[in-house]
Amino acid sequence: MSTNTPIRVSVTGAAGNIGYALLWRIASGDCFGSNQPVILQLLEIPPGMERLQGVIMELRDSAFPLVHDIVGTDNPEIAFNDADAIFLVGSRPRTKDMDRSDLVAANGPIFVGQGKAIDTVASRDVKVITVGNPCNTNALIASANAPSIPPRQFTAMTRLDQNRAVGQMAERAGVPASKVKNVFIWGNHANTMYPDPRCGTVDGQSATDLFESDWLQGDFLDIVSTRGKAIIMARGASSAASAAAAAVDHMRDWWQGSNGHIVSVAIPSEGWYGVPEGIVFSFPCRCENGEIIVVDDLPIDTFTQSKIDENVAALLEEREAVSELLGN
Ligand code: NAX
Repeated sequence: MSTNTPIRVSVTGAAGNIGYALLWRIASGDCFGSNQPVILQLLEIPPGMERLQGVIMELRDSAFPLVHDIVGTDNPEIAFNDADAIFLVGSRPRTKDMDRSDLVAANGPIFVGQGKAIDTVASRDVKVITVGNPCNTNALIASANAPSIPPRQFTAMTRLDQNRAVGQMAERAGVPASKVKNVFIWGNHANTMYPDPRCGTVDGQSATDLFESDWLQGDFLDIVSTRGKAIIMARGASSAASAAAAAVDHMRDWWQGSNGHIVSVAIPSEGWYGVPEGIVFSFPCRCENGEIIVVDDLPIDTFTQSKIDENVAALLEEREAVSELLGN
């Protein structure tokens, strides 16, 4: 997929914690390929502009051969102009005193204006990943406000949850993470999400044969689903470097392909597995030729169905809470 014409990559919240880890991975070629030059178009809000100038100084000081230009702005229409790929990171992270509804109320409106700007100025083929939380519903808001761009070009990130699941399995089995394949996430990037082990393999062996179901449905599920909170408690700040790594994995696979592996992408449902159309839901997917293809024929057992239902209910509730931001 690499060409020598630079692509335009937008990152919002570029002076934040995730941005600081993400930009260096994009600039070094980890996401779009080691031959693919990039023009970085970085968005911040006015109070973040001075920090953004510092980040841009450091990016220039890193002398990345693939970085052909860097634009820093507080205007979304400049940041998203002709963008080929957009990382929507900028928003307020959840703090210890906030619950999920506070987060929806604080961050939802950001994605109205950004969706409209994407609709107006981005490349018609743009690929959008939403990281800022609540990321599934923020992706829905952005997509609803960008009616001229097909909804399946708006995704949200559950790859960090997948990577957390992979990390737990690798640690328990005593193998490197690269040996764990095809574990994926259903649903919402929230503690209802479900890491499905049934297609998973560990060094070629079935994950459901290797691990006891008590662990898979007990500690494993608890650790993965509450990992974000555990990181906040331990670091005093939300996950940043691991979130950036997951955003790179998500966009890299979308851009360059997932080599036949199943990966987690939250994408507007087209009714797969009975999930209501429109809500942005994490499904098992393969990425090929720049497209995301939902693996829509996995058998669903009672436990998995109950987890899908729980996530559908949560996402319908979130959609209802932001209905006035959806432009209809
Ligand atoms: P930071 O507070 O460090 O950075 C956010 C940056 O966004 C700040 O520099 C701020 O000025 C900027 N910003 C705020 N509103 C903006 C807007 N309207 N336009 C452009 N920039 C804006 O947060 P950080 O740790 O980087 O986290 C960013 C977001 O990622 C949060 O919403 C956080 O909850 C979310 N996360 C999502 C994860 C996921 O798996 N989907 C995991 C990690 C993280 O929790």
